[in-house]
Amino acid sequence: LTDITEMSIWEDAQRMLEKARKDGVETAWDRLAQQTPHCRFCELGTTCRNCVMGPCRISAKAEPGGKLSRGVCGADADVIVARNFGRFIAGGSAGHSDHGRDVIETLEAVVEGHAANYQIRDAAKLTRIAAELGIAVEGRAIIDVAADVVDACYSDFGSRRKAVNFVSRVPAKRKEVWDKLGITPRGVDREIAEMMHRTHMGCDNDAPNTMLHAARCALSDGWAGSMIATELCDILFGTPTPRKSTVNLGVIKKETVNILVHGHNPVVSEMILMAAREPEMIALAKKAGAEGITVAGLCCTGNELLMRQGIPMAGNHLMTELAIVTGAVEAVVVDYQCIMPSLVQISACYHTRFIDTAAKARFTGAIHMNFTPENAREEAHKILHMAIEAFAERDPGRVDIPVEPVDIMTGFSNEAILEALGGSLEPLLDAVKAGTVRGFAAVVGCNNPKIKQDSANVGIIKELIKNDIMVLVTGCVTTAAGKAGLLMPEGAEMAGPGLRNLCGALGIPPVLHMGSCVDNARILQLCALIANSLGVDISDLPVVASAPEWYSEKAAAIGLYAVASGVYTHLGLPPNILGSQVVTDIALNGLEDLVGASFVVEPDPVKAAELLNQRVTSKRKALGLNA
Ligand code: NFS
Ligand code: SF4
Repeated sequence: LTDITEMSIWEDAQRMLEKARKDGVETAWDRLAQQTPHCRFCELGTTCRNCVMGPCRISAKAEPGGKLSRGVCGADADVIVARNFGRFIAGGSAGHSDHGRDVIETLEAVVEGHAANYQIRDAAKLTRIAAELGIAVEGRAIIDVAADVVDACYSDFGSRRKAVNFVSRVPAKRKEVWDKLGITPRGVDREIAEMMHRTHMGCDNDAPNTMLHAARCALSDGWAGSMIATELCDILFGTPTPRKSTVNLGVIKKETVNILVHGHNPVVSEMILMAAREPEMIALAKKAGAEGITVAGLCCTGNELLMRQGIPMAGNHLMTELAIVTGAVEAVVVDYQCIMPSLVQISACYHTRFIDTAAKARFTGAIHMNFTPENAREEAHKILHMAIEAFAERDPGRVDIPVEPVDIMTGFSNEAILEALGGSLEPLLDAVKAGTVRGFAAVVGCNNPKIKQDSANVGIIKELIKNDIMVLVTGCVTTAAGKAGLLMPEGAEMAGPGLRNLCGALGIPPVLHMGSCVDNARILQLCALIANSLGVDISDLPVVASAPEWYSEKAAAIGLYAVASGVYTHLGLPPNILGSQVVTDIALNGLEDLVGASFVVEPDPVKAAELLNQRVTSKRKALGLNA
């Protein structure tokens, strides 16, 4: 992999890859080349390091019962692959859910009165959620209601419930499926801890059984950890409404102090933005010779601020290194998840301050600021000062901002969608029944340097909308869709006739941005709303999902909770499970019988879109609709 035009479809990426070479900066693509070929055993999932009788590896060529067919303890490839996959899912669920817990802690700090800079911005949503959770709201002070919501959310993490709260949102038929299989999620921490237990040597030595618990663990992420993160962030920072913004490296401005927020939890990035908008800070930036301050987003915390505050989006996962290579970034402020440790080294090649903010996610060589709900504002101010100071050190001779930004529309929360439809889903359901919109596809997830950046993300979306399938995006796919012009109403020109007309009538894009990766919970909820209003299961809907360029444990957890919730899900590359026929069969086929949906793996975006399209068609037919 040495040809830059094969690394990314984007001009901004390609230009920065060239500059990186010139500037002597190593990127993920360079390191991927060094790591290739990867360890074959690990790729197949047939290595085990769960105890020190090992590590063990199962040869792909081993005959059943033959040499190297079992680890020292006797575990075979199926057991080892299932255990590894189970832990992979537990890791992803833990990431989203611990993020959710941090948001609960912030709301708790507001309730207890020691987080002066945070507040309940959407009291109506708080009341609505409280009522959903069975908390009395009538005649009570909002802060008391919030206290009870905090308690209810914390209890979703524990061991004392039979089901997490938001299972109340799940269609009855789906609940029956889960109950029958014993996979109704009970508590986030419980399912994760149980997965660690099951995968200890000598516990769950039946691959299908481990896979079922993996599903339960993922469901606790989707219907609790992530859902709590989304709902409480809306309460704290406002429920997103449609707004305009811009995307690509062109949002980084030559004339301004540029701060990139990266990571996932808006509890940090909202404060940075708030500080950056203060007149005193802007005045300070001007005194330093800048025209102002730009706060731009990377990855999911960027999505959070884009959805709620309309900040511009600098890039997705594989743009994070390249954004710094512009030479015009004064500070990168990170919290946790998906932050390549290489950013510390790249920042050091320029004048960029790399600042970490979470005690649980520190980066050797970074400036550490210990952000808490209590001190957030002061810390944000200090960071702004650092960035403004850094501006003086910027070397204009090393600045290259390669492109002009592209316009996007964002802010499509379920609340916003319902409002745009006049308060009820009916108009949308009518469009689905008539076949104007044939179905929905959630295209989500990451970048992975193994795939030409955003080629599959954009390729699949374009094919889907051509077939009148409305696309919902979150996470790093958002940036890809935005750069391709798909997040603007004009993007509907690339859609099929039905979708094009509908978008024209409503003034919306054919691809709706619904938020960050935890906001996939919004899509789950939308599926449940649609299924409930039709009196069917989620698996009956013409709804599909795809993670074309996924890389992370979190993305795998999302994929699995989507499937376990009844959504057929495409992956652009397989997880490391192919060393077990049993596990692979369950993922690609067996789950269909168990939960009414399965995974499909297909690297080619056109072929993948066709598979998703066929699924939509078959679900439409089963509902008695025209194909
Ligand atoms: Ni999702 Fe967000 Fe991006 Fe992938 Fe990472 S930022 S939580 S995991 S890379 S979409
Ligand atoms: Fe080997 Fe079994 Fe130990 Fe894994 S648990 S390292 S397969 S002995």
